[in-house]
Amino acid sequence: MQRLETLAKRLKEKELALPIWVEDGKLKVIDQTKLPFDEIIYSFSEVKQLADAIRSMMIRGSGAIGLCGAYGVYLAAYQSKGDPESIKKAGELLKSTRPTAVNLMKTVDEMVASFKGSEEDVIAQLEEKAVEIIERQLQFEYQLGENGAALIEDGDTIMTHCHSGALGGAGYGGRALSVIRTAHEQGKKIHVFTCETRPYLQGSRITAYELKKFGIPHTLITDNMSGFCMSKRMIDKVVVGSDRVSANGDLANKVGTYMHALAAKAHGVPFFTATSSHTIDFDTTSGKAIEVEMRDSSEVTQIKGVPIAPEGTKALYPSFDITPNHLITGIITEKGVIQAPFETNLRSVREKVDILQ
Ligand code: RUB
Repeated sequence: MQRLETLAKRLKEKELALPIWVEDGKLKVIDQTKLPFDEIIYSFSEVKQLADAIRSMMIRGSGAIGLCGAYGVYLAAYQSKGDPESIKKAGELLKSTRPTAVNLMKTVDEMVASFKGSEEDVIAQLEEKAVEIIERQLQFEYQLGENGAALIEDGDTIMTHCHSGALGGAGYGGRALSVIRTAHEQGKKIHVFTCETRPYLQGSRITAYELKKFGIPHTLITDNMSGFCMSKRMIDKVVVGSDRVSANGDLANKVGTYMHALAAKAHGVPFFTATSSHTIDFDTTSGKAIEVEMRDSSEVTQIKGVPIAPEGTKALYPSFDITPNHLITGIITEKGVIQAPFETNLRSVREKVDILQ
């Protein structure tokens, strides 16, 4: 585990906020369900614990759960002393946790496909691969941040939804907050409207927490206020993350994103998704084919275990929604900002970049 531990030390020295890391020979995860009030860190020694943490949203955000794929497959190799069957089984378990964010599936597949040779070598090979994936994702964040920040003007108010930030990614700013953080670090005077994001409140709990840490001025709104704010010209741009982008540019993101995109279109507010090439799923032709995770209705009828509806009330919780490509102004990636026609332009970017294959 030495290489992963050294990597974590180096990244923490840069004051990055890591959602998952190795320390003292153990896998560590910060419990995002308890933020911003408690910063509780758990140590895991088994892949099953990590899978449970993904399911329970202790660790979440498409980038962060992508990293769980890398750490989890490595952990399986370490625990099983490099047994290929155990590694593959662990990969399947991790992939079964949440269906929508494609990074998790891709990262697990990349890890599992990368090892060959004797069982002893397998552990070292997978540790090296995990380090490569973590560093690559971090580089994506810096680069897509630069590319997206070029779209942000001094004085802009930017609205974001859910939490597409450091703890949902590799530690700099994930996707949307990489764009926002870079613009802020460039000295642009920006303001962020963060949507609360019912029912898990990632926007009020985690995005506001990170914006405060980064020193970026922000205002919390509830999800249903975005139309009002846009109608009053209080928002200049929308930048959200992405759990999956299909080959035609349709976007799967936290439920509520579609509603914001419709309001943005109606009010002429540019709507961007910040993502990485790793999140573009060329095997999915359109958003209609993306599986949207349905979560337990109790997550809507209760907040932290406290009922907010009469007993027995039926509730629905699609965790994501699909924003069709015609509502999207641009897809910000580490390779540049991709605009319509998305199908053609995404394909031409793919031809030039290995990671998109
Ligand atoms: C993931 C999530 C949102 C982000 C995606 O959902 O946080 O969809 O906007 O952003 P969950 P990113 O909280 O259910 O895991 O692209 O940075 O992952």
